[in-house]
Amino acid sequence: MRKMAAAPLYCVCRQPYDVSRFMIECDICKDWFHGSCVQVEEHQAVDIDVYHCPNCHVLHGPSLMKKRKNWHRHDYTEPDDRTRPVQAGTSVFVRELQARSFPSADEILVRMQGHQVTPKYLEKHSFLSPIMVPQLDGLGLKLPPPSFSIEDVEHYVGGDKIIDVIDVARQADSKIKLSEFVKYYYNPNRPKVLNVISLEFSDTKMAELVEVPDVARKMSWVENYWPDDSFFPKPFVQKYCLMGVEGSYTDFHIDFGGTSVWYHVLWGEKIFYLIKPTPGNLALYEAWSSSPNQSEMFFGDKVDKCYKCIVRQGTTLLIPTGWIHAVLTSQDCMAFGGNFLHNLNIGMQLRCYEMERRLKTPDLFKFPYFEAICWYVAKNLLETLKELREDNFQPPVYLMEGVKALTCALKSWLKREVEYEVPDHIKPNNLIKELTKEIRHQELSGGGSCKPMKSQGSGGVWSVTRSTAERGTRVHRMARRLRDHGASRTPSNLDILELHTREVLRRLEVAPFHEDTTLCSRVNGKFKKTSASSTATAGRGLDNDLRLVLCNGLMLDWNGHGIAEPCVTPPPRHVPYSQDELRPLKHLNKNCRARLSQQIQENKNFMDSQGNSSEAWSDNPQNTEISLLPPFHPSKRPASNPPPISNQATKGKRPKKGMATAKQRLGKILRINSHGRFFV
Ligand SMILES: O=C(O)CCC(=O)C(=O)O
Ligand SMILES: [Fe+2]
Ligand SMILES: [Zn+2]
Ligand SMILES: [Zn+2]
Repeated sequence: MRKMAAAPLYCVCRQPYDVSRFMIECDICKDWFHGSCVQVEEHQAVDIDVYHCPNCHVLHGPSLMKKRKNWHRHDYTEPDDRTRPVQAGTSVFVRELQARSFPSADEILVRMQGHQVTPKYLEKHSFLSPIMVPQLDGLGLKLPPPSFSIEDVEHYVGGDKIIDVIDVARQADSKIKLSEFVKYYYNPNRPKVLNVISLEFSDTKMAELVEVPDVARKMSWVENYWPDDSFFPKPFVQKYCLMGVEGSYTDFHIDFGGTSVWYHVLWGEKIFYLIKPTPGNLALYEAWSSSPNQSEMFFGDKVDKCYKCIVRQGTTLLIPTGWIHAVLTSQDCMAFGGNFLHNLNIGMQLRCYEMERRLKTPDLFKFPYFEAICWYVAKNLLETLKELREDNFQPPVYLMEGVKALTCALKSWLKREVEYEVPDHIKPNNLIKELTKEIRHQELSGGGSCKPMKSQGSGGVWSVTRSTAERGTRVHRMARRLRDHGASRTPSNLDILELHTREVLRRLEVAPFHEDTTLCSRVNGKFKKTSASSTATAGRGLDNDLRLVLCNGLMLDWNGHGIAEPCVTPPPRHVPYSQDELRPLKHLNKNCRARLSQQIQENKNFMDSQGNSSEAWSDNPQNTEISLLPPFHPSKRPASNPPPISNQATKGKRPKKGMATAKQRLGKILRINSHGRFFV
């Protein structure tokens, strides 16, 4: 047996490299140090120009800090020559945003009292506009009192919990101990603007203090359809605690998987900028999201109407599927929120999910096991449709439209050459066949021979239970309660919208778009996985990643101009690529080359902005194609620390909130690549 070489040791603690821990390199001795061992937080490292470790400090004095040269760029060391545009999140941006006027959300908001917001109401009236509930009563939302403080959060969640925090002026994400955030919060001279929006606390003591609004719980796919006996834990997206200081800004995004979301402001204030998910707006959003200079363009300016919605203390806001929104924290604020998928806008949810896939959104920002839950839902809805048919009841239009969209999506996922998530006990082709049969039956009967189905309220379609036996009784009980309700068969606009979206996108998109295989893969044993790429080799990652950059960055440009010629036609996915196969890059048209080098530059900037020198990895001009490789040093690690060990039990289950910027998507590429090189 070959003897393993001893792993190199680092830091004052002389430990081997641990990918989950943030490290910083000493510019004198060149050793690497854990941030936690030398009291440097990840978000602080970017402010250090020349780092001196505790040992070198003695002889060489303290570290040298970067000098601020501007207030409007993510990189505050760029010279302030006033030629470069203002970037989102900077203090100049926030000041300008506050001074602008917008159409009032009163034009689109539905104001309701808590007890009125029920599944039944939404089923009847649809859930297409944001709902504002000024008072807590009747929502079933339980919260700590408004005196609940940031310190109290620390008490219930634990100061050692590692949380994601956004450095707003850089729109960059890093990890920090909750206790450090609390210290920062109470510092009268906060050195920067930090925003916490991804603290999901279902597994902490704080969970007991919060009950989500009835309507969200009753409609939630996860609550209703995620099987109790699933090998995997339920996705945790129900309970987020948001803690942001005044001046925090989260740029335009759609919540992951097209989830609907509720927010309650416990104290302080947030301002939401809301944009309707019309097909045109969604197409514009997709183009903007894939633009490399997205942060320099205020998306609100690209659309017809961007509504301003002030959410004051004690107010709850419910945002439906697909609404594009940005959020300004206008006063120090604690808010609670939660996300849920549901039956009312299935088509739109799927459209948002497909958009995330096209945008190569990292898994960390996506709804966990979105496709798996769609299979679970499909199986349940099939039973519902069957039983309604047997009882001679006509399903509501929204449900039939949803089932059609779902069936279409499931079919397309099966056809795809990439991995897919089908829970073990589901026979996908069978399920699709049966769903198609039910849809056809509905279309043929035109609903004519059936009784229209009554809106079902809280015992309704979304709460069909998990076991078939139980489901039977539940549906029958429900059917007996049904009364004529006039669920008409007016044709839905979903297909028309879908066509329109495709058309708009087609007009924008010229370069062929190819899904990447490996990035979509999820490591789990429970789901069936079919993947042409399941035998991926370490070297192979490079090729895929490169291809992805091309697809991601080059798909569209913001001005609506696609790239004039197809850039690279990737070889078939199942063939591992060799270096030679990358040669087509040499024949890229000028636009493509320029764009590629722009992407590479973005990549480098990103590495640099994360405190990782990019020099080591792409200076050789002959290596343009392979310059996406990270350097061979442990600390030249990707964008942000992978989840800490303490989070491993739930890894992948708690999407980070907010949007993945183009840079974060590139960060993901680097992460995958680095795993390919180092850890596979
Ligand atoms: O409060 C914020 O900054 C962002 C809120 C939001 O939209 C989200 O968490 O998805
Ligand atoms: Fe959001
Ligand atoms: Zn250490
Ligand atoms: Zn040193």
